[in-house]
Amino acid sequence: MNLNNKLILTIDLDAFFASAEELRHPELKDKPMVVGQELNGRGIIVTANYKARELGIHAGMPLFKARKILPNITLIETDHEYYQTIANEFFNVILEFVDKVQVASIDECHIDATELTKDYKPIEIARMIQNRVINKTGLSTSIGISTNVLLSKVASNFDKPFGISTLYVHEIQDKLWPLPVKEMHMIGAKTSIKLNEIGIEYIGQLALLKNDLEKFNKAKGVIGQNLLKHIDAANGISSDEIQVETDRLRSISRDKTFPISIVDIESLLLNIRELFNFAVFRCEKRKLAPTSVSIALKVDKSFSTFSTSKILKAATIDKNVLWPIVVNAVEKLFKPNASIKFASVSFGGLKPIEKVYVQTTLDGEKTKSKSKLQQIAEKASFMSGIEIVTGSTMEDNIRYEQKEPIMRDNIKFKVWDK
Ligand code: DCP
Ligand code: CA
Repeated sequence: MNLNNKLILTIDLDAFFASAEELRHPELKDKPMVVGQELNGRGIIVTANYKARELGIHAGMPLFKARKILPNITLIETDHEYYQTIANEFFNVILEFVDKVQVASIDECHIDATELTKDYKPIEIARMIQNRVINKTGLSTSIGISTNVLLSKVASNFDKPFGISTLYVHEIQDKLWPLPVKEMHMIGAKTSIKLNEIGIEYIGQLALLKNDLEKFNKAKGVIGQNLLKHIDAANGISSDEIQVETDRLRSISRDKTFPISIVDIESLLLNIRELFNFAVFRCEKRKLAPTSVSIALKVDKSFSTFSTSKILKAATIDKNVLWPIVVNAVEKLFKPNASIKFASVSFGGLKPIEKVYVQTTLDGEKTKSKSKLQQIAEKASFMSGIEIVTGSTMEDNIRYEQKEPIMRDNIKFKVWDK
């Protein structure tokens, strides 16, 4: 690999919705199964597990056709909220390896892994990621390796499922050009058919179009102004910059170094509540709401930093949702007998506030007996002048769509020395 080149990986989950269903229904693992929605006997398959694919059943096929192949094929109804939660777990595993992830779709991302090439070969990096994802989430991935986003994406489809493939620039002629144009990123099915009609069937023909003015002009009639971009793409020219959504990039945080180390969780929570309030205040002022919450603590004696992040299923600025997440995180990080020197609260993945969902109910909150921690949290809340709203009072807060953000398990836990 040219040393000036970056190492870009595309990581794609295999048969995602079906694999996610197999996680919670392991008994389906060895059977042909499809995910989709059926209404009055009609429906389209959204994805099929690999057992079903072996029988020729695939995404986009009407259910009745799949049933002709296998009359009693298992159909699972789609559950997007669940898939998003599982996808977030996946992205968080990837974030253990790199700081930035370009989320390309619900089950696919691009990363710049150049930094890791100091210690590992590209194939070793991909294998490590693949193993980590499957061990941590139970999900199988396929990984494409290259020097830019487009080529790594194409490569990620070469050897599914659980494959790792390269598509470096010097491999383009052998591996990319023989593929049909419909395999080209951003060329849709309809455009491919039109290109086929004017005699452009393979990516290689698209790549060399500048040598044939007549065909070039015809292709321009089909694709329009973007033709040059597509020709570049067919020649493997694409960005090697990982694009993180700008609002995902931004974070708002507040931290504090304590003049006297804190040894009890009650005082710690009181201090963290202040940091939390300030961070929420700044979010509100900028009309932004977080999709992730991170807490970091530094311990006095060892100078170690403990941090944990949680990704929310939906952005929210509702303190009644965010504060319990913070409390939960602090509870996980805090160790008895530890003296805490520093704490920070950070909100990431900020979204414009008008797109935010506000939680409307906290079912069962009133009937549940309160844990000691919850009591402390409420005390902290009271002392900082913020009321914890529970039960029916929450109903008054319906502002947008009724949707309950999901709290994830601890997904990132880093320890490092100062
Ligand atoms: N999906 C969808 N509608 C589409 C395409 C996909 O709802 N038109 C969903 C179902 C897929 C998920 O998105 O499980 C990911 O899409 P992929 O194209 O990556 O397909 P799979 O992950 O299912 O299969 P593969 O193993 O080929 O990646
Ligand atoms: Ca996929």
